[in-house]
Amino acid sequence: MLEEVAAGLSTPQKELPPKYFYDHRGSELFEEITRLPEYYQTRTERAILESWMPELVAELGTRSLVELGAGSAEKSRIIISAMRGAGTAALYVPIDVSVTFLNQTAAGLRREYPGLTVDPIIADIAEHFDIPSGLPLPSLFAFLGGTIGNFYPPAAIRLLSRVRAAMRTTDRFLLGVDLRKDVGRIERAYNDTQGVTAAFNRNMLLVLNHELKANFEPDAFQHRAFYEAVNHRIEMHLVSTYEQEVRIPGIGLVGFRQGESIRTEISCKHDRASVADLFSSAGLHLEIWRPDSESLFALAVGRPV
Ligand code: SAH
Ligand code: AVI
Repeated sequence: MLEEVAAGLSTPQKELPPKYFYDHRGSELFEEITRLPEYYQTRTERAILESWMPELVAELGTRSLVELGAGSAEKSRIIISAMRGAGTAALYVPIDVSVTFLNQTAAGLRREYPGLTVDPIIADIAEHFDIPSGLPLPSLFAFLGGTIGNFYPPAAIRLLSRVRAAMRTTDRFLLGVDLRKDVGRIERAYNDTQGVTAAFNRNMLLVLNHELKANFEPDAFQHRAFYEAVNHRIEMHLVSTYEQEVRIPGIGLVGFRQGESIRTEISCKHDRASVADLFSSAGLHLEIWRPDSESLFALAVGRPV
């Protein structure tokens, strides 16, 4: 973490990876975001899953579900219930960096679905991570919530390629993506009136204070989120409200000019063609494209080429 933070804070545009949002408090704040009126993503994806998963899972005969960035597994329950409805539910493997949340989730699911094996994996999916071998066939690899958008395209392709390498002919990849649309609608989702997204953004500084004994003053940084149209993405920044120095043991003093920012997240928005390209770069073929009726969000199914 120290190395990553040192490297991220020494580039002209300071940048930290969004995985540092998700300590226990950050995961709670994200859950709060999913319930905000402005944040249409989660409820839209949930509606697509509810109407479609029983049919898809029955058709595929899915016996194991491997989920990247599972978080609270709220929406995973829809897929698991569909697997149970089809009589094929054998194994659920949630993968996440957020330790406390992952273990809580696993314990809850074991209670809810007796007979289902739940084998959580704590891993950074941006790095090399092991996908268990011998998964009951066929597997569905799911990456929901639009989290793929939080990775720069080369990293997204690396991640998908790694999963693709473990996929067998009958396995499928289920990807949730937030779609390109009216910019105002997207920007409002990242600038909610209750300030929950701002608190989520600033929480990263509290994580650095806690983990690295840094002395960031979160109130000295302002939340900023805007759409960057060239790359079709939201960028979230923390902007220093005045000139200041922050001490990070092991790194030293990090200076901020007034108005200088740390980019804390990108959230890339997609369309059918961009997902087909992403899949194709990772050795997957876009088999099914399922947007909601307003084309806010879409689920895509990929099969190994
Ligand atoms: N899938 C859930 C949660 C999305 S929030 C949903 O759709 O609502 C993003 C999740 O991805 C968080 O739980 C976070 O801890 C996890 N995450 C983010 N970056 C990660 C990384 N590099 N490796 C593993 N998990 C990561
Ligand atoms: C997890 N991820 C898909 C969210 C997003 O919309 O990019 C994280 C988030 N950032 C701000 N609000 C929500």
